[in-house]
Amino acid sequence: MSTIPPWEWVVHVDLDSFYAAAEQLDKPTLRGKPVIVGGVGGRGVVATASYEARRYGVRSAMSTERARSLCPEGVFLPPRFTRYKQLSREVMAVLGEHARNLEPLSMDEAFLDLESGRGLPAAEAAGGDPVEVGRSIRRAVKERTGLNISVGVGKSKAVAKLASDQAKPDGLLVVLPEREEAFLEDLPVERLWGVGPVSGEKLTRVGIRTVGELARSDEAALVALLGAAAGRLLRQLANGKDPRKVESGRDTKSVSQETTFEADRSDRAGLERVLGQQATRVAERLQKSGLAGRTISVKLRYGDFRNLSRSLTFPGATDDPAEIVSAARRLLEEVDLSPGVRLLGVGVSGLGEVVQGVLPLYPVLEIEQEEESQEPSTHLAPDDLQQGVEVVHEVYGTGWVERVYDRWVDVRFETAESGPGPVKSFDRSMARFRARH
Ligand code: DCP
Ligand code: MG
Repeated sequence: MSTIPPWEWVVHVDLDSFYAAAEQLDKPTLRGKPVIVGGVGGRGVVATASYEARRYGVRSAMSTERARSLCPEGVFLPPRFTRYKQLSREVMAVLGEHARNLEPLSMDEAFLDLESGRGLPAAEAAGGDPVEVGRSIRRAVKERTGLNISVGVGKSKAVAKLASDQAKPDGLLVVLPEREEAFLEDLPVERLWGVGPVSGEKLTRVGIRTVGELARSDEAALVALLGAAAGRLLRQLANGKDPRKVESGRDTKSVSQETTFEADRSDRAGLERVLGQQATRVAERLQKSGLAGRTISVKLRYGDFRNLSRSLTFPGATDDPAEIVSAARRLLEEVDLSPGVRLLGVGVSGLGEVVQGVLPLYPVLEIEQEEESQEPSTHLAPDDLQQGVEVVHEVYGTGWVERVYDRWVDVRFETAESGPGPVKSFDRSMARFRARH
């Protein structure tokens, strides 16, 4: 039995090497192997690497070219956002059973306010004990998705986030208030949530390397170095004082604007103008409410009521009309308007307050696509058979493209449920495969 007081805790969870773990889940042959997910083309960037690949020094945001030279035996795969989104939804559902107040930061990461879990069966079964809740979340995520999630618990968001980072991979760490100072003391200052590479470097230049040193530094000097908002906030965080509450953003999830046309339209220039006006209005509304968002989406309904949405996630939150307009335009560029558009709209989600001077967490853009309507399954063209793509064969069932060379394609027939499976080679131009997702 633990003697830790229940309920008043902040929990931070983060899936381990998310995209790579999802690939290893669906492709059992890759389990235990170095897997790198990202842009596989000439100028591609690594989105993430499995822990096996990290041993070779491969990291997020590194060029794929460099990753290939560090880890030639690695398996390089393009991302499958639709699948990651589906897994993310399952994980968020588990989290929602442990707390009502849940703040997702990205597809694989969230804060939970344990207090808000009172009355929920899973949280009550754990008695609100942070160790038991952490175990319960980890067990349920593993059972329901097959993924490993690391959990950190503390009295504040900053400490909870540092704790989950420290617990990685596949761990749980609860930082008790009396152990907080010792826990923070020697951590490198870049690990603190909100310290990006630039602030990190500035701090190092003035001799502040650890969170402990930051905590004892002179506030006026820090403000001069990093600006008022960031300087004060970071010093507070280093002292274990985090004013930020877990905010589910339940009240406002997104700000959007849409228009239904009287007759279907396919005039690109005209639709672009409409989109520009909508995006500007959305930006104005964000600014009025003091909000900013990371994800810009364009939504479309064709004359035959097929829906389509495209979204793009920025490294940091924005409320800038020019940025929102240009992102929306970029998304529309890739959309076929010829069937005739009945409804067009722009939305901004992933909302939060703008924190000035604090650098974005992710240096890389994620582009996601979602086709909402069910399209009849058709055969994949030879060019669609790229490495990592999931395919279904009439006779052999579900598998994934392991290798493409000359006229040939090697498909490994296995799924998360089947365990490791055999590989078969096909002539690309003759093979008949359907897409899985
Ligand atoms: N991601 C990305 N580009 C980055 C960083 C991350 O596309 N520069 C994507 C891929 C990651 C996912 O976001 O799988 C989650 O990011 P994390 O920072 O949580 O990294 P991982 O989950 O991959 O690894 P871990 O959390 O174990 O360190
Ligand atoms: Mg993660």
